[in-house]
Amino acid sequence: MTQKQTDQSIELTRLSHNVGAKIEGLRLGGDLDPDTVDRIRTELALHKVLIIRGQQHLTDEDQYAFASLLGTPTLAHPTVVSHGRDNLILEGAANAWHTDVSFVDRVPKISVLRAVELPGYGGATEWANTVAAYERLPEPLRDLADALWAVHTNDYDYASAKQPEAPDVTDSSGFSYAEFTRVRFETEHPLVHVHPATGERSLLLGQFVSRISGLRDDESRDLIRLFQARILSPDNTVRWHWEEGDVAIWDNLATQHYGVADFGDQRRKNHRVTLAGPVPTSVSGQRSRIITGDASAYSVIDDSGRLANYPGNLAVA
Ligand SMILES: O=C(O)CCC(=O)C(=O)O
Ligand SMILES: [Fe+2]
Repeated sequence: MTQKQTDQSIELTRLSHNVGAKIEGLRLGGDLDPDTVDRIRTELALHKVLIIRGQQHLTDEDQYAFASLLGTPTLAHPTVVSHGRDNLILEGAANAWHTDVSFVDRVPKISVLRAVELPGYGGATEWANTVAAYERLPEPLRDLADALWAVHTNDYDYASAKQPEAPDVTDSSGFSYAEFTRVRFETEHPLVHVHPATGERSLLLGQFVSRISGLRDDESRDLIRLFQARILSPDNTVRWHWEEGDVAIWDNLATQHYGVADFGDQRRKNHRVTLAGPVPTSVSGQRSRIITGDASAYSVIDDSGRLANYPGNLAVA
């Protein structure tokens, strides 16, 4: 019944110069042949975000089986257990710029998100390329970024959740603050890490950052704002308006993303499978450091190295 894919059938169209491509003519599932899986890996390394159209046939199990061809799935979430064990069920929109689960030491390398229920209007997702943002920095800022470290935590400034009269509000993706923070994680990551698959340097920031190590609070905030503004430059982002059957795959070590909460009180539901990633490494070869929390039950560490056929690596190989 299943039909094997060859990568000849893939039709890829870039969505912008700096980030994103859409792919047609592919049928995702756990039975994709290794050449096609390799092609997906390579295109993901190049474009950072892939939108695969026409996947109406996928069940949660198929999505999980497909994702497993690209790596080792994590549990749905380190702390949120009420929204699925394998596929994370996201209702609403994650409307803050972030890299998924950057508060643990082992940052997931890839997320695979499937549109399950779409609103009649609104509800796009945006992505920003954190490699391109780094590469476009003027040299003095690159040098500064290379030397900085930042603390990421799940107990971040959670949408006014810390008001004493509302200790367990839910955020716009439907997670309760109490559950999200039931185990506290705090990790110190380099502001610039070396991407294990491509060797590219990438800025690692986003919603879960609480401070830059060694600086005063005001200095920390100013620098976070400066680098985050570079990442979020419209030239460096892409916005995707979901259609039924769309699956998005993003390189979580080279992007941030944002779910646009502009669909009023309509329902919007996505299912996500996340793949284990490495403990990030700084440009001088130092690895991220745990301050609080053990994420070993959430995810293995996937330290797999360079992509053999990544075009950007040809000069290095
Ligand atoms: O709501 C969205 O579009 C983004 C969801 C998200 O952040 C995620 O699936 O990791
Ligand atoms: Fe996310």
